[in-house]
Amino acid sequence: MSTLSKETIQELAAHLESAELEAREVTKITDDYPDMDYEDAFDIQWEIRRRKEERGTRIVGLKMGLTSWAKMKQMGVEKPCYGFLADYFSCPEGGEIDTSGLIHPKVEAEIAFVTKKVLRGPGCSIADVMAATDFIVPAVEIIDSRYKDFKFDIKSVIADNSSSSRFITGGQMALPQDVDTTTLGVVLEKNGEIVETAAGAAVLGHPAASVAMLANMFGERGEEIPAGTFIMTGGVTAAVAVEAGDSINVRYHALGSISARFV
Ligand code: OOG
Ligand code: MG
Repeated sequence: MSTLSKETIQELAAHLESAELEAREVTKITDDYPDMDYEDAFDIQWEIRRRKEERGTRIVGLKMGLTSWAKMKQMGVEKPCYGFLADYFSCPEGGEIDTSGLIHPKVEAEIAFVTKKVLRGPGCSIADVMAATDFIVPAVEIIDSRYKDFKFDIKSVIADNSSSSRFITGGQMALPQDVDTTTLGVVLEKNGEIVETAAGAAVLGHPAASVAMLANMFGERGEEIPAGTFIMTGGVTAAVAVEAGDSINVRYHALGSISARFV
């Protein structure tokens, strides 16, 4: 059930997308549209995606968010969300990330899956995800909510493409049968100091459960996840604020590390 008109969905998508492109803070949209529902929120996100694709931007992956208790507690939102990844979000491993195009970036350590078969909900399970996984690869997400002070509720954040902004992949890939992602230890360092640690099970008990949930959420809209999709499963720890001058390094048990410098 949606409550907003098609025109309002389009206006809000344009509003949030320009805030993203211009790195400009806005107030959360539920302040002005308190009655908007989940379908409205996802309609706005899908409209932002459509706008980007229409201009020739490629969609290079998907992400789940708010899948660990650490993240839910940090943001005060106890429900997972998803978003899409645009081509220009992708940043090189070990490289520089330009903060001038960002508002108030935060770093998240994540475990990503790349699929080799289509995933379709409802009823998608961890086993379905494992059978459809080509490989698992470390990832770091740089989120950047367009909302003032990084404060939002679940509907506002979904409309804002779940704060998606930049991401990095690196380290070593692994076959799904060769790695237990639940005990995969992750160590997040900022400027040479350990700031967060966790294991993969922090993400919904099993990172593959996050991919299954994504397939099931897509299923609610009649969408499927195509084969060959890169999917980030959500931060395993709370997100860490960064600014120009900071460096981060994330180590993944037996899967190498990812680093970046913010300039
Ligand atoms: C929403 C996006 C969360 C994650 O990995 O949990 C997210 C936010 O916290 O701004 O990407
Ligand atoms: Mg994330």
